[in-house]
This record gives sequence, structure tokens and C-alpha cells, in this order.
Amino acid sequence: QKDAALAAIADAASLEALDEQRVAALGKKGWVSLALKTLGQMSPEQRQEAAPAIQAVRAEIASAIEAKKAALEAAELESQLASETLDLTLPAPVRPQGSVHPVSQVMDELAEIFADLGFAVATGPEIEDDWHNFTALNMDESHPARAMHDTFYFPDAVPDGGQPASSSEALGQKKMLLRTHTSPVQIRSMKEQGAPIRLIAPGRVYRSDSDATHTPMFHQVEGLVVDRDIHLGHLKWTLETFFKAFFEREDITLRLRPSYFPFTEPSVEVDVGYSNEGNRRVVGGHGDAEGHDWMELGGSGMVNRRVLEMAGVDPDEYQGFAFGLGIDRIAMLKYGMNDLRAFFDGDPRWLSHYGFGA
Ligand code: FA5
Repeated sequence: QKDAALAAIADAASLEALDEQRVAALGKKGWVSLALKTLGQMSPEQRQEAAPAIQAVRAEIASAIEAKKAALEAAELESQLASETLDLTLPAPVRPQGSVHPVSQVMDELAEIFADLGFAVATGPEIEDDWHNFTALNMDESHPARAMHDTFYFPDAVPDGGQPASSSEALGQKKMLLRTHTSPVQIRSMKEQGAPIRLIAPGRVYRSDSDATHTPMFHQVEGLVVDRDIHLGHLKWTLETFFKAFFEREDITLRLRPSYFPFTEPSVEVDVGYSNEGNRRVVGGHGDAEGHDWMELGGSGMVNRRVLEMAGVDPDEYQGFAFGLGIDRIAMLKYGMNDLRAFFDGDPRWLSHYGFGA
């Protein structure tokens, strides 16, 4: 029986077949195990004689199985290695790559240009309170200009996790909203740093507004310069210098159109001349010239003395100018895009069409 078993083990073609042989010999009901059980019924003398022989057979079978098992495993590995070859010369599959969004690109570029002009970058919270967004900017609760901002308010939010304000006026001042412009950063920065000050504040702002040139979330860059003897000429020079650097052309024409903002006096709106080439808007030239038009990019003006006062700056000693430009509109002009809403659809085909995707 032993020789037959050893032959069957040697012949086993697979690990499964080998295991069957193991069970047949060494398993609970295997013939070696049964032989070992007979030892119990023998007399001590018989047992002394038979036991070593059976144990020897058991050891021989077990080591034969072990050896065969190692050989089968090695063979299996061999064939696996042979069949699973990698062709390292095949071209790699092309996967879409991420890229910088045009709005982020524009924010980086403008921060760089303003840094060269000596402007620091400031930030403020997107969840803002009523006081910083409106009141401190000379728009008290009854001011009609508030209605123009289509504000997203938080319903009865109590800021800072604190107690609800006792008077309704105090609650009004602390009512929370999504900031409708970057101008509250003017207030926060002046309160923190005082004057003189020279900064830009780029960031997201929100208004309930949507068409081809308006989206509910958009981006502005605020500019603020407060110092002694600042006048409107500084504002014009700064904006012109910035736009020439940004659009990389000398024939940029700005139109400063008289306007009204509660927080600046006088106030001017900033338009830039562009022409339509095909369905692409190209910045440059005079907006009133043949085939040209004006695009409104933002508002600006001399900081209202009431705003300086509310932010703790002495308006008899300091003057300043401020501007707020729509970054998305600037990006549209730079990259010749027509519809602002496409900026936020997140379609990679659109991004790559303008050279931003992969
Ligand atoms: C303001 O928001 C003022 N805070 C700007 C300002 C700052 C004036 C400092 C004076 C001093 P206005 O609401 O006009 O102004 O918005 C400024 C610019 O943001 C617009 O000219 C436009 O370019 C852009 N803008 C406004 N609404 C949207 C919108 N829904 N989608 C995209 N861009 C917008």
C-alpha cells in the first residue's frame, strides 16, 4: 500500500490531486491513521515492535507530499510568469489631465501685476455680516442701494454662536449673508491696519442673478489705496497701468463714466473698449469707434469720508480711492469667451477648447 501511495503522490498532476492523496493516507480515515489506531488494541510487546514501522511509513508519506507540493507550486508560478508578460513598449493610455481654471489663472495674474505696483493681497470672509457688507459702506438699513445687490441672506442666523442680540437693531447689524461684493474687505483691512494702506482683495461674491453676463456666484477684485494727497488721477493711472499689463497691449482705452456708489464720492464706472471679431470680443481701441463697444468691468471712486470714519481712519488726514472689478468679465475679455455661465458648468471640453484642458 505504501508503494502504491508513493507512486500516486509522484503522479499527482495538480495541488488538488495531491491533496486527495494526502487525505487518503494521512486524513482522519486514511489508511496510515487507521493503522496507527490498531496500536491501541495490541499488547505492549506487539506495539513496541509495530509502532516505529508505522510511524516511519507516516513520515515517509508526509515528506513525499511536502516535496511534491513544493514542486507543483514552483511549476505553477513558472507558468503564471510565462503567461502574464507585460509589454512595456505599448503606448500608455491617454487620460484627461486637470488644469487651472481660467478664473484662477486670471486671479494669479492680476495679483502678480498688482504686487509689482506695491499692493498687498487681503482676504475676508464669504459669509459676512450686514454691518461690514452694507452699513459700514454707508448703506444703512433703509438705503435703496441695498436692493440692487439681490442679497442671499441666512435666515435668522446668530453669528459667533452667541446669544441672540437683544435689540432688533443690533440683530439687524449682525444679520449674516453671503457677501455681495469684495468691498467689506476694505472695512476689515482699514480697521485692522489703519492708514496708509495699499491692497487688493480678490475673491468670490454672491448675488441672486443669472444671464449671459451675470452668474449667482462670481469673482471680484477689490482695490484700496489710502494715503495723504490721493486723488482720482492716481485711480485712473493705476487702472490703466493694470489693464495694459494684463491684456498685454498699449492701445487699451478706459472710459470712466460718472456713477453712484454710496461708499465712494465721486464715483465712476470703469468701461473698456473692445471690438467684435467674429463672435469673439477683443479688447482694445476706443469703444465709440466703428465696430467697437464698451464693456463695464467694475465700479470705483474716491472713498467716501463717512466710510473712512466708520473704519477708524481720519478723513481730514487721509484720502483714498477704491475699485471693484468683475474678474469673470475680465477673463471673458482676455480669452474671448461669450457666455459667463459656461465658466461654472465644469465641462472639460469647454475648458480644453480655450486651451485650458488637456
Ligand atoms: C460693486 O460691487 C462695488 N462694490 C464696486 C466698487 C468697489 C465701487 C469699490 C466703488 C468702489 P457693482 O455691483 O457694479 O459694484 O459690481 C462690480 C462689477 O462686478 C460689475 O461691473 C461687473 O463686472 C461685476 N458683476 C456684477 N454682478 C455680476 C454678476 N452677477 N456676474 C458677474 N459679474 C458681475
